[in-house]
Amino acid sequence: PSQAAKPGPPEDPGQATKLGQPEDPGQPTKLGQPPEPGLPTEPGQGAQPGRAGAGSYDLVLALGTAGSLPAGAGPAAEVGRELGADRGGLGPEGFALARRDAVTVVLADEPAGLLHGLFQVVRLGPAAFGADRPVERHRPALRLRLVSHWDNVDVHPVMGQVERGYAGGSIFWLDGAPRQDPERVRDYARLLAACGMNAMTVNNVNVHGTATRLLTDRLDDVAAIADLVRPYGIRVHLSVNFAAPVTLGELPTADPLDDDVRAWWAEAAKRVYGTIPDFGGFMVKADSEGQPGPYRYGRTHADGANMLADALAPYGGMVHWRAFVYDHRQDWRDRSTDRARAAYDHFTPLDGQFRDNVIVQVKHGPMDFQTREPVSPVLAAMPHTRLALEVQATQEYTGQQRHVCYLGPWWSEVLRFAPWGPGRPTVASVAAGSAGDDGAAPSGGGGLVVVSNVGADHYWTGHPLAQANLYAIGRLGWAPDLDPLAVLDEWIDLTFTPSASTDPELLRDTLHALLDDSWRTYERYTAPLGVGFMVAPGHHYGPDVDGYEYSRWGTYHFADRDGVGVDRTRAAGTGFTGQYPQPWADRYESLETCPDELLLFFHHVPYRHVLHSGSTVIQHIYDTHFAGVEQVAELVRRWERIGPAGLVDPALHARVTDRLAEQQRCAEEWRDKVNTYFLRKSGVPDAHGRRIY
Ligand code: GCW
Repeated sequence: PSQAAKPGPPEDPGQATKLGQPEDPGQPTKLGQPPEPGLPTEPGQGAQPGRAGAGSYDLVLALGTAGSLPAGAGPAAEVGRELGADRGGLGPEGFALARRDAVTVVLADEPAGLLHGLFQVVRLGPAAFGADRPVERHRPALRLRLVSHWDNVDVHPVMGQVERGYAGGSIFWLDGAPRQDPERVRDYARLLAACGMNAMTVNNVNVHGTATRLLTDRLDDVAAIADLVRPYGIRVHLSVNFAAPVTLGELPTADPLDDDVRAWWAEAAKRVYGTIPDFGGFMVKADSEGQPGPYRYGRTHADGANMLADALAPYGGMVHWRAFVYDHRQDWRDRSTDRARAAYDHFTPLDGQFRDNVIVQVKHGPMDFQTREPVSPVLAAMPHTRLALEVQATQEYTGQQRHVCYLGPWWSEVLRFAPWGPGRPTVASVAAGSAGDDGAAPSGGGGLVVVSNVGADHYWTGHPLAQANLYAIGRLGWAPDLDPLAVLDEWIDLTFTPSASTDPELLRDTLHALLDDSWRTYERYTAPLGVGFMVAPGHHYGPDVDGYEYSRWGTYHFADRDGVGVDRTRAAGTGFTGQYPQPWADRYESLETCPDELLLFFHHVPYRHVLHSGSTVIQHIYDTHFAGVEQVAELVRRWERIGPAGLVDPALHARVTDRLAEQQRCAEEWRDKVNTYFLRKSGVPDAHGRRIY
């Protein structure tokens, strides 16, 4: 369905009578375009006075019980009756949707449910107003779906305004102060709600300078953001510095068991809730990459997290405590230290010790948001802890929003991964808290955390097509079983508005050609077979095969003249495979069963080792690097072809064209550097005699 043909609100508010709706959230912001002037964004704007009665409206959005609907509400009342006792089962964000007697009905128990119901109607487009539909109940699989902004308040000398941000500055902060662009923040909240999110942090997990004071004298800045996003069902959380009592010069220690420290945090929480009554909670990066934490005082992560949890508990606040803890001062010669092991080694002994309002936030892979990693074993190893899955929409390691890289398929794989084997609970059920005996305690789970890819850029995400990632992760958090390519279709329909005279199917086919396989394409021309990194140090863009090979960060590939890869087996390596439950512990351990795409993550093998695919490791490296570049060239051609057809806005077309040119240049650089490196190391020529630089 094309956006242009959509009936009903908000395009034609005159036809719609809204019953019992507390506020009109307006149209979800179109991702592909800057916010349009004139669309209703303020509560009440665009709504018509009630005119209940058959034939006078075709959409009803109603809050409350069936009994409270006006007698003339006809179909809505009927749908309400049918839901009957089940209505309580919709939850705070759920809704029911049906179409009866040519009226589309959305019912919810809470305003947020109605909002999500409206967005579902918009997503359905004409289909929401066609044939009758039986009653469908919708509610999010994961309760908490939080967007984490790595936005600095002050401009950081190395990281800039947004750490790992590739979409311009922060939409919240500018050089130490609020950016003062409330319209943008409001549009953003609406955008997030339309994607399915319900929470966000407004500052970087590395908390420095002014950001520390968001908790104290700069709290009003946070409250102003909370006011703007609240109507869209988005709660604000804050990243805090564990050493804040010391950093702010108020106490000599930040020891979590010290009474003054506990009182300081209790007071801080009280102040926050006095100002922002629906505040979500704190996010903490502690004892990680130089950030302060409880280890400094000989305390555990549970001591640290619980101290903050106790401060927040009276108000229902949560602590997101990140599990990204590892030794960042390693020596490549020391084969006993393995960064992949670290989160498990630090956190699993603490399972069961965290308060109920602590969520341990686990990166999806054991290393660091690489293009390919196995699922983190921590997600299957803390059955008595609420665990959140953390993914990275900002494309730090996946092309930095200069390369097309649709991550929906990757996240879908992670969410559907079954750590205990087929037919058993998945990562999604761990994050949902429904994994039962096999996984997270059934206490609601910890949900999903997404590192944001959004900034002050005109297109929100720098690369206009990177918007698809934000949309996809929101939808997957709501419904992890969705097909990521179907989600892409939703995004295309909501984003692009081809005019009647153009060919919407050509646009759709082109966007699918660019996006569907783009993650695997990126993988082909970058680090091979799950070994990761090989990026330029510091900014992490572009190839540098040995850039991190002798550094302290623990990110090695161990290539030498004989072979490549990290031996993480129990038999001869770091023993990391033993952190998995069966069947994966054995499957990853054995060369016979380890999946090709993760081979070099788990094993060090000779260059002539034969993969399941039949190719040797070295030939696979050559072949995929040549193929990846050819695929990018094809993307460039596909995109060029739709330019003259006027299917997308010329400025957007030009922006994507520029980015694709850079992707092609960079892919060629990757191909040449990786192929040359391995040709030199291995001495094995390309079987096809292609030119290797
Ligand atoms: O991948 C690394 C990034 C850091 C980031 C860190 C983290 C916010 O390079 O920039 O710091 O992860 O997740 O804490």
